[in-house]
Amino acid sequence: MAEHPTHRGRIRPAPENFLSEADIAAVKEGRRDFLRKALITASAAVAAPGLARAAEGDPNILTLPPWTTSLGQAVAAHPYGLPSQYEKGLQRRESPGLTRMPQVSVAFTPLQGLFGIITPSGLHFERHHQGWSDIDPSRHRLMVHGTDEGFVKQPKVYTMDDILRLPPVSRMHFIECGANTGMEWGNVAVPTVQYSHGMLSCSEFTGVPLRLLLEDCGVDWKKAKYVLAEGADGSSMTRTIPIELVQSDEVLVAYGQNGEMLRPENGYPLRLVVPGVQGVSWVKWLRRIEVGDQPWATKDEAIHYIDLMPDGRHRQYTSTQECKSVITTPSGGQLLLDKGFYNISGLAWSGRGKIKRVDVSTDGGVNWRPARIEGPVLSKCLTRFNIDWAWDGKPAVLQSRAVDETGYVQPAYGQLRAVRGTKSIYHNNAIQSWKVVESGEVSNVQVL
Ligand SMILES: Nc1nc2c(c(=O)[nH]1)N[C@H]1C(S)=C(S)[C@@H](COP(=O)(O)O)O[C@H]1N2
Ligand SMILES: [Mo]
Repeated sequence: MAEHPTHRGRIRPAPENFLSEADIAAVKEGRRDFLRKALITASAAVAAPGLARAAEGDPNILTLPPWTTSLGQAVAAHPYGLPSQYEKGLQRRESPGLTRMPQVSVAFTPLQGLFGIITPSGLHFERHHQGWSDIDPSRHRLMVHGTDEGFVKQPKVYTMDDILRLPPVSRMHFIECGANTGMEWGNVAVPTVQYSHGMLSCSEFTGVPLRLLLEDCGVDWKKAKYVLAEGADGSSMTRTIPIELVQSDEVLVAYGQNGEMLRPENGYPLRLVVPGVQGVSWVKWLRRIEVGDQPWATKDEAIHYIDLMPDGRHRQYTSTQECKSVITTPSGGQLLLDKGFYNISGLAWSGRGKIKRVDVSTDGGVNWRPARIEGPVLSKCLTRFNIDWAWDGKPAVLQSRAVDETGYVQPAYGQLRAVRGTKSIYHNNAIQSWKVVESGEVSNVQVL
């Protein structure tokens, strides 16, 4: 795998404490008092507002930087705001060599650099089976109909204007591709959390419950057992959704993502949101909903997204994403600059509801401590956890283990493989381990 230098993320205690390469070299050469000095300088800057450390020369001399002594930029210099130029390393990335065509590929979310639970829309992972298009919303249509006449009284074709008139709801949910962490089934395959867990994002979605549209078409709830969702891209993406999920009001026909319209890569102008269910069912560029009474066994559910079990049989229609968690920092490819205090931070989620608890181990699963769960804790949504850690400079193995409100406990690799074998691609929710060695380097390892 080609190396991405920007993946060597440092541990970033706070945004104002970013270290230059020279600073890191100083620490590595053993000038270990560097961090302490930097902190003293930082607190001096806080004590005397407006003063900051000189960029060059004697670090103890404080001078006024140009941003204090000059006029800043005009408002609306960027009519649509952009991240700081110093944040360029934080990007969605494709795993080199994973697929032959960039249209039929994945770009992973840089989980190692994110805070809280919401994924900025520009960093939401992307998975396309046939590329993406920026669809003209005035030409987009959603058809709702039945397999035969009995299922809905009045089949309808909706324009975007029709859908935007209906009463909306907004809900925060994670979306995880069923293939997330799939490369790790057999052994360690990728260096960073971006590639091991980055087919995972979380947004506030706004849209209309699918139940409302079905009722508008006069659905017969007694006959309806399943719906089929179809996308408008060339992949003929079609998935069967059980009607109970629709009746529970959780399935949304969504147009909004984090307060604005969906991004084209994520299904603009319309996508299905199926909370707790694997990403493939969240059909993008949604153009058709069919109501029927049996699963359709489409290519995306009969031969793809199936699990090869140890007895040689295939499991189909696995849809719920089981409880899972991962430490996002410190994580693979990062470097601990010195002994001492670190905040271990990570994400936990469950397709079955809320996260109840997350335990963290720093010794490869021998001892566990409960992490602090940060609010809000929402159903089928990412949950942030944090825990204090004083690194003594010795080798360590960091792990997190989540428990959801059903009492389900995230399994170790040994436990998962005892049931599922090693031949799967999808639905790997095993405990992730990050090994820390004396030099401070963090890497991906597997602990059974
Ligand atoms: N129409 C359509 N919908 C689709 C796909 C697709 O290729 N075409 N990919 C699916 C898969 S496999 C996943 S994991 C999610 C990814 O959503 P995202 O690209 O918004 O992250 O969309 C799903 N919906
Ligand atoms: Mo997926």
